[in-house]
Amino acid sequence: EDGVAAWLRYAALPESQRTATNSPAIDTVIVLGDEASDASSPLSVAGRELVDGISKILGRSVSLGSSSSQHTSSTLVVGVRDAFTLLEGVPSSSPLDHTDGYWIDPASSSSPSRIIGHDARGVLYGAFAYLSKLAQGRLSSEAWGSSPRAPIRWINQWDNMDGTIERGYGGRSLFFEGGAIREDLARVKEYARLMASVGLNGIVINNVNANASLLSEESLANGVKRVADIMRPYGVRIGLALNFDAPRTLGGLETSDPLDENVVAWWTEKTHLIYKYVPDMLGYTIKANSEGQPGPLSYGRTLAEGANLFAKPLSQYGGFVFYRAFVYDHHLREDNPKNDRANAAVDFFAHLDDAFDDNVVVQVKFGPIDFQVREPVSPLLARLRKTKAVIEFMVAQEYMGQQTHAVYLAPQWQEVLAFDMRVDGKPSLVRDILSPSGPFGWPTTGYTAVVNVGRDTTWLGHHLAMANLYAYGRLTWAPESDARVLLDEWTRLTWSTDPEVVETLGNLLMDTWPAYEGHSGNLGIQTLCDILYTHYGPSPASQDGNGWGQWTRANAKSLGMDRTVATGTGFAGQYHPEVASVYEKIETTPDNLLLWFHHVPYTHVLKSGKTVIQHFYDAHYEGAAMVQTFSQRWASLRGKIDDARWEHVAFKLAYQAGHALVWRDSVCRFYHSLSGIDDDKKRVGHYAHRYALAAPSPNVVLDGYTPVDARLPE
Ligand code: BDP
Repeated sequence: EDGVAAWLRYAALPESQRTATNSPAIDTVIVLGDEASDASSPLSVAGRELVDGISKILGRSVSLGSSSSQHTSSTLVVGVRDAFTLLEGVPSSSPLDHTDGYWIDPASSSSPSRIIGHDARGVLYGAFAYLSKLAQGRLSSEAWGSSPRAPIRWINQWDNMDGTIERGYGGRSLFFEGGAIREDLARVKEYARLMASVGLNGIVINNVNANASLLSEESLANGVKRVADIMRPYGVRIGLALNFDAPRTLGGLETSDPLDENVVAWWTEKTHLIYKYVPDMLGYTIKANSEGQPGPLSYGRTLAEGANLFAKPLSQYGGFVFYRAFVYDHHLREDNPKNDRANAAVDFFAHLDDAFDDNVVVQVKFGPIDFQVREPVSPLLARLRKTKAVIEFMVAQEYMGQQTHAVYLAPQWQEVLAFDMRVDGKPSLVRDILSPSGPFGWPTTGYTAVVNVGRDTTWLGHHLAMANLYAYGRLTWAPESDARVLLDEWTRLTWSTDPEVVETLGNLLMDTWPAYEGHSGNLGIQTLCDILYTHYGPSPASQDGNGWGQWTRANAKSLGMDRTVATGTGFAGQYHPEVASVYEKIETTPDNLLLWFHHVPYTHVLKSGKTVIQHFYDAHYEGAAMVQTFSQRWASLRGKIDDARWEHVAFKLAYQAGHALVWRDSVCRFYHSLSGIDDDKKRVGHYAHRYALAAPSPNVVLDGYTPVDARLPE
């Protein structure tokens, strides 16, 4: 196996795991309604997927029946709720009352099985839910249903038109090559299928650092339209990232000022053109005044004036502007103790709450900086009330080992989503804020994530990274889900239903984020990778002394950012009072965010009783030691899963084991020499068991190494 089928392999369910209830004797799938025969309708996709899936999982022949076929206990009847004459057995208030919802009623001995959708997309989601349970051997005779908590369940791809992907680690773009949309879009269709199977319904196909030439009529007519047409049957709509400066660079205007009437006319006309080719375009994502990109502030206009420029022409088509809150100056001056990049989002956006048009949605990264291994939740998510927001996660592991490391991120997202922002002193979990039924009642809210799959058969560059995409999709649908439960589902579908595989891989992957945090940046100091560009590998020295504002303010005696209101940058005060007061004081700040909020001596004693510096040493050794166990645990799965994927992962885990040691030693050595404080356990700087593998040159003096003859026997 090469990974392309991901969690939709539909592997045959082992005989030993089949029971009368989990493998019903379906031989015919009947799709109700006229649209069923229209290949571009989610209804017909659902029908085909069910026939294919059931026959592969149960190894029996299944066919598509016509609507006049007889309904028996071996038929599965599928359709939108209005297509059923009787909705017998469906509770009076059910997920079927909500957009995208479904209800599934597995067969009894006398009646057919049913998959009922609120709408055509709901039917497709129901079909995938049914197949997922069937493939896991977990279908029961009990009826169940579900509908999503949030309407916006999106992906951002950072694909460039030349075929590269910014921060992409899974090969070249599925969408672009050589400045245009690719001829062969077969993988785009597979991507839409994977997305639909976990409930995702939208995708922005190009980089937020956008190339304006995507908007030429040629590119829209012959490229963008084809992508939209291929993804639509899977209930996936597309959006585009726009370059704010396109009126100047593409349109030849003198300015891109959002209040200039020629600029307004240019975007209005562009919007008409875009909708001519993609009438159900979801809308636009805008990155402006960020990392050197121009934006409304460049013209002395507000961010709201910038966003509304796009919102107006979009409103007649029901489209949205996703305006990114990632606005900050990357030439920040470090010598001013009040300067803090973390403050930027609230500083730039909170006072504009009344100024955005109705169809603007502010897109907020989950933490105030940038997808670090540990960050507090962005306070902006609780500071907009009238203006809607979506949260932005990152499935691509930009700061988390870039898919050379296995790091399961859902536990981090789960913590973010369960965080209580205490808006007006009332319970306000992030996952509730991101739902229409939440405290702000935003009708259009939800999720997006930077995913960056590529043409590799692994999609993301590492088979195990696909657990993140799976869990992300499932969390957008049901954000209260448990990361481990989602992981086990993914394992059964992707690897094997063998309980030993599920247990071993589940335990392994649950250890990955804590291990990565252990050997990278601890106590909220941030990831400590190279900050200037690559964002890969340890580089604690690169954190300070640059304009990017991801500072640690480490010196010989102390470290951490003082973000308190009393003596620091004031960031802690951006939260609602109950949360702000927790972070304002060292005593109440949780250890894992101590250095995010406070500047303390290396000798400061944590709640755990350890000093900060000893915690660094211990966490790094423990984290790296944990990573050493991964290969061995993976080895125990040899033969229980296919060899090709086993070997691919084994190779990656061996690399990860080595790189974890590089991380450990580089971070520990850095703080050891900066602080001059020795490790209680005499590991850092004391390398009794190190061996030199090559004869040193006469100019090198080995200190603390034992030379050995490392030549291989003849
Ligand atoms: C940073 C990435 C950069 C992106 C930027 C963004 O390093 O490549 O362009 O985020 O989100 O994390 O716009």
